[in-house]
Amino acid sequence: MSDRPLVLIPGRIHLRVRERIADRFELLETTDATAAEVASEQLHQVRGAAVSGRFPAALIERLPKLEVIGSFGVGYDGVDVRAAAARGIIVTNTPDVLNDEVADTTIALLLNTIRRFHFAERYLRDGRWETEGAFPLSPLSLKGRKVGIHGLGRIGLEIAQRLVPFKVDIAYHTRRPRADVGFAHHDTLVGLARAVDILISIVPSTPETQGSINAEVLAALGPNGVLINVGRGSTVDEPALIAALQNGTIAAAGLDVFADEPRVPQALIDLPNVSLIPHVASASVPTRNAMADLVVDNIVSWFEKGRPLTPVPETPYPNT
Ligand code: A2R
Repeated sequence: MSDRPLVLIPGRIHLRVRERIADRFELLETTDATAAEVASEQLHQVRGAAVSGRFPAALIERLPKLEVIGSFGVGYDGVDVRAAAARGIIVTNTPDVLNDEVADTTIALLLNTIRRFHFAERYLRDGRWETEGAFPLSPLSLKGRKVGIHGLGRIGLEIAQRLVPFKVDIAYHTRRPRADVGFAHHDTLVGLARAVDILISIVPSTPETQGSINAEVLAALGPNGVLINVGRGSTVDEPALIAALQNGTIAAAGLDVFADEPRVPQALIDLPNVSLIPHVASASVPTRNAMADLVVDNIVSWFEKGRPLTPVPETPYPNT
């Protein structure tokens, strides 16, 4: 057996992660996070892992020598970090390298939602411009709007900074106000929703944020309101959102993330006042390559230098 550490990849991952892991380490691949097809003796040799998606406690339990889990993406809610932390296993994510891409996508999704360019393009492609005349005016506009950002972290701040030249008022809700920004802070999400007419959500999926954009928040956003979600689908009470969009409680929504991906409720797809994209906020080749490199660089740094590059807060390094 080689003295190179054995690294597990449970399920699908960006090809560059797979290639770079195979170059540096012994690679063990399984079809999914159950690793059901692999004998325990082999799992007992696993010292590292790279994952895009789920890494449950049941898998961690089967890996007694596991030291590090490199998770693809900035959100790592698929990894059971509590189980990892209890065993002293470091979990890393891929922060910062995707901030610009996600913020750019957010602005595009916001404008698309408000001005309905996806429907306008379909109108042109269907030949209707020539036969029926100009595309109908969009009832909504970004002009004179108040924008609230739910989550002003690494990505939220990039979104806010991109919005400044659009001449909109900007406010935000986080648990703790940031000392380094001049935007108005709101202590509660419903308070922020009441104060603005566009709400952009870019918070992680946690028990606290689960379903936090609920019927009350949507009602507070109001009939001219627009919801943009580029964080996690679990943050939104999806049935409440569908009802709010159907009955005019809010005006429109732009969604990159959904409660049960890749399944998107038909009721959402059928609505005329939504722009829906399939979780692609960071999905350009350059940005996904940078994310893939950071997954691998974390694992390499762990085994070569004894320290991770970007550990998540729940498994800090050094652990003091
Ligand atoms: O609450 P704070 O002060 O920790 O601010 C964080 C905020 N946040 C929340 N805001 C309100 N209620 C909560 N329960 C809550 N939990 C967290 O979300 C902070 O302003 C922001 C998270 O920022 P970062 O940790 O820098 O994350 P980043 O890189 O901006 O990505 C955000 C999320 C990822 O976790 C993925 O789920 C998604 O975007 O792609």
